[in-house]
Amino acid sequence: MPYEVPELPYDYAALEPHIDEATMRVHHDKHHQAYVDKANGALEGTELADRPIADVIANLSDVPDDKRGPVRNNGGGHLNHTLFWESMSPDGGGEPDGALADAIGSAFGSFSEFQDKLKETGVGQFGSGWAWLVHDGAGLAVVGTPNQDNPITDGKTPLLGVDVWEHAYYLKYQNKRPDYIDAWWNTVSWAKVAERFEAAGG
Ligand code: MN3
Repeated sequence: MPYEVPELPYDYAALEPHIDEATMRVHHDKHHQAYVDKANGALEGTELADRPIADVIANLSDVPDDKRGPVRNNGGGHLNHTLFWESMSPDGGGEPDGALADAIGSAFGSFSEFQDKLKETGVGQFGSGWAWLVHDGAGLAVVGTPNQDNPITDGKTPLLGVDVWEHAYYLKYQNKRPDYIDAWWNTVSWAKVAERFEAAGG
């Protein structure tokens, strides 16, 4: 089965005023669709076409040489955006609790130090990319990736990622990437992040 862009789990305008409706429409309907179409084109006719996208991106060395670049970029784009939509919610924001809060505290010192580190990583990402909270097997860490790379390729489990491509924020925030990240925190679904944390072994 070819990949498909998943429906948003909320309305396009549901994340206003933090993420505007116009950005959500073009980001989900145009950008994500383009990654899906190109990933499907690259994988068509290969035995990888039926594998879940996370498996493909976790095992890029299995992808034939001539398709690896397009699959890394566009399959990565599909995976990253699928994670991204699910990580946000109109009921988002605030702080995590329970085991996830404890793990963030022990890895970063405090929730606000974690926020500073993720923001600094996103703001400092030259050009396009993502900043991530990951589980690296031993505990939590913050990493940045360029373009549409995903930490899963390096064996790390992504728990939360913020898209710092200009298409994610330029309509509303223009060049003010730090302001976009500040606003984006208000959308984070800590329930979803906690679910991924638990699945990764807590
Ligand atoms: Mn994007």
